[in-house]
Amino acid sequence: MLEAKYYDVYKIREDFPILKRKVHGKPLIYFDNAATSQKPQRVIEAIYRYYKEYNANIHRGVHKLAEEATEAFEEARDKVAKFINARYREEVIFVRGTTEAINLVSRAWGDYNVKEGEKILITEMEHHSNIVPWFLLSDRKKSKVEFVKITDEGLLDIQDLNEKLDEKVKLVSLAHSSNVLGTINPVKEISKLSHEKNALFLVDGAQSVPHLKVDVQEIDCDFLAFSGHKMLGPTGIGVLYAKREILEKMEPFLGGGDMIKEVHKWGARWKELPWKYEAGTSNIAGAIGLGEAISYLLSIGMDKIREHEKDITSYTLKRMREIENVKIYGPEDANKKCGIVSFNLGDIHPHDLATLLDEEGIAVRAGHHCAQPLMERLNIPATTRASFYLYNTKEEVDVFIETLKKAQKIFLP
Ligand code: C6P
Repeated sequence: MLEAKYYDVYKIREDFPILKRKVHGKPLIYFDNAATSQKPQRVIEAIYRYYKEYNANIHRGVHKLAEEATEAFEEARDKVAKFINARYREEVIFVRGTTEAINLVSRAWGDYNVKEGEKILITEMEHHSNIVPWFLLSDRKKSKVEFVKITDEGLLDIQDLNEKLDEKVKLVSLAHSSNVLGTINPVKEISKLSHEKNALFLVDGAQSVPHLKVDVQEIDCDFLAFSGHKMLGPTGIGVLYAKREILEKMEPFLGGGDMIKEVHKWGARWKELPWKYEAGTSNIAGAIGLGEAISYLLSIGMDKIREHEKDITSYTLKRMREIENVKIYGPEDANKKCGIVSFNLGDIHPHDLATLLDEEGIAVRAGHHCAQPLMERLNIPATTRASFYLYNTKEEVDVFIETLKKAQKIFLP
């Protein structure tokens, strides 16, 4: 057994029922955490309990079940607010996920604040969810989208950012951590640079919030978007954080039930924050599950999770250097990245490699990872990606490395 330095990873694994599964007769090795994470028993039970014991709609009923459901839903909001260190609970808006959060900003803020010829500054390492909403905005407003370059090491080119950050930029929007390269971007520094030019700053936290301590007040970001399903919570729930003064000025995104104070034939008035942005029946079970996931993460400690993942990542990078013909994309220093290793092995197609890994019970992702402009920058169609979380072990990495060596013998004799 290889030493796990920061906590008893084998004990943690016991909390995740799926990790006992076999795939093609082999123990499951789940290295597709950047796509979605597995769920601990506690989260599964919290969702089950809601449906079994107090399923009801929220904010509407006066009956006991409705009261209990409303309380649990709003308690989840408090947990999220504390987790990201928001100043006010009203700054936490429940949405379906990162994608919806960014679309909300593009519509409810962008449509009213970005004019023809003005710019949204993103980067070459963005996920499509932080590209396409800005293209749609530019179709509506005749605004522009500009991409900050990345260096050959896969880091953000800060000099290029400085050059492109002119008075036409209304918003700088970027991934805290790239879902392909793993690169952790210096968000505190970029926040300052953006504000100096009177631009707002949006952080796509899909790949950082689950793995690092993210403090919105410390970063001083105007918006933060993230997804529950990548941080041990269920799918269909995510968060848009935004500074209260910005949310107060913005218009609603969707209209309907629960977001209104009153509706008449002459028009309507909106509820106060945060409900102004939560039209329709929310994903109540999802929010409760996310709240439980946060409690679980905090019971281990985000600092320890980060250290464990750094350890696994640097061990993987070290062992991958044993293999000839491996090309790794992104920084090869675990301090500069989250637990994501994207690579190609000779000219083996990533889908063939992922299929071979699957036969050994190893789940990875192969493809463009919803980051096609980055693939174009790297001049490749696709990569294979291994991504880690708090329950992964070095033994699993060893099996992964042996399988890569096997693939090399089969495909590159
Ligand atoms: N990336 C991956 O395998 P949603 O789908 O809304 O929960 O998250 C979108 C998203 C936004 N930004 C970043 C940086 C992301 O990594 C993702 C999701 C997954 O890389 C699924 S494509």
